[in-house]
Amino acid sequence: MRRAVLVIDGGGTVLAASTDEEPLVGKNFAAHGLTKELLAKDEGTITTEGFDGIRRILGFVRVPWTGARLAVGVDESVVHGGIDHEISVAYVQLSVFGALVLLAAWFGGERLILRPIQSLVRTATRFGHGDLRARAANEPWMAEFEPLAAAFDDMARKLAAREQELQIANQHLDELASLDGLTGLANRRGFDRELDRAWRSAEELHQPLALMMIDIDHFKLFNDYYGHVQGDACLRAVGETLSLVALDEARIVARYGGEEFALLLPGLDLDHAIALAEEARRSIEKLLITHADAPCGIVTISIGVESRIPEPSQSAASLVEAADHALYDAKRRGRNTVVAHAPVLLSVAS
Ligand code: GH3
Ligand code: MG
Ligand code: MG
Repeated sequence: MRRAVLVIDGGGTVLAASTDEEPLVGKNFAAHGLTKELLAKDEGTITTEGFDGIRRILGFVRVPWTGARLAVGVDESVVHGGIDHEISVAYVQLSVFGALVLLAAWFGGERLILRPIQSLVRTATRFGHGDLRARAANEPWMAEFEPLAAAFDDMARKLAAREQELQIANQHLDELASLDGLTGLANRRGFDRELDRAWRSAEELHQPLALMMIDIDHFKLFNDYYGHVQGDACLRAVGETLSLVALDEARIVARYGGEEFALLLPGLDLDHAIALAEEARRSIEKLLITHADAPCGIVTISIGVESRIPEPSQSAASLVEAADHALYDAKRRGRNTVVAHAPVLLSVAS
């Protein structure tokens, strides 16, 4: 590095100079820009062209008690060259360091953050798709994620318990919605569901499915005469008796509507169904519930019966229609009667 030392007096004459610039000693540079800048202040740093034409960075001070200035300069190009080199090296080092940091963040991020998050998302997705046993604890976790996985599992456990409670409550509600409040028998909704089930099963097994449609005779008159409360009690008594006649759990007794009941009999052919219907009719008769306005003085029922092995071309509704039609015929023929395959009359009360 080229250094220069220079002493000038207050008039701009060079009093002393470093070896390189010795020929300048004694010469006056009063008009030179360097001289003007040096004399303008008592001390400072300037970057300017020297008396020899080389640009330097100079530090200078006033020599105490004189107007002279002592200046020390370093070649600007040498200084800048050195700095540029150092900066380049620093940049390269910084780049390498930065790349290493990025690489570490990439690998570390993948292992420490991405994988646990993906694993958590996988578990949450399984849970969301209905796998209520999906738990984060079954996956390997980094220590930092363990509290998160534990919190997830805690939430999953609570949700699963809640889901189970809801299922039970729904089931209960569904059962309630399928029951008739007055008689405790299946209501129309419950009957329709059971009918569908029984129809499909009979079709698969190629077995008969029988149905009785039952209606209380002159029930409006009963209500009018005895009142609604007595009417309800009569409906309950008829329902209970029909349940006793049905006996088997596979046989569904339902309150089809109003004072109409239905008895679904899987596996019963028409003859057996008619025999059971006759038993039901007699059982109600035997209850001897007084009905002052009825021709025979007691509560009686009319029954329409149908039994068939389901064909693919038929629907369950056709079974109801046929039994209903037979019931209508039983009413037409005088009530307290069982009719099957309308309009053939099978039995009339004596
Ligand atoms: P039919 O012999 O032709 O069947 O005559 P019916 O009087 O029994 O038939 P109708 O359909 O005219 O009357 C049915 C009556 O059933 C009318 C209604 O007052 C009564 N009823 C329907 N649901 C209930 C109920 O939940 N409680 C009571 N007490 N009566 C009911
Ligand atoms: Mg009736
Ligand atoms: Mg009716």
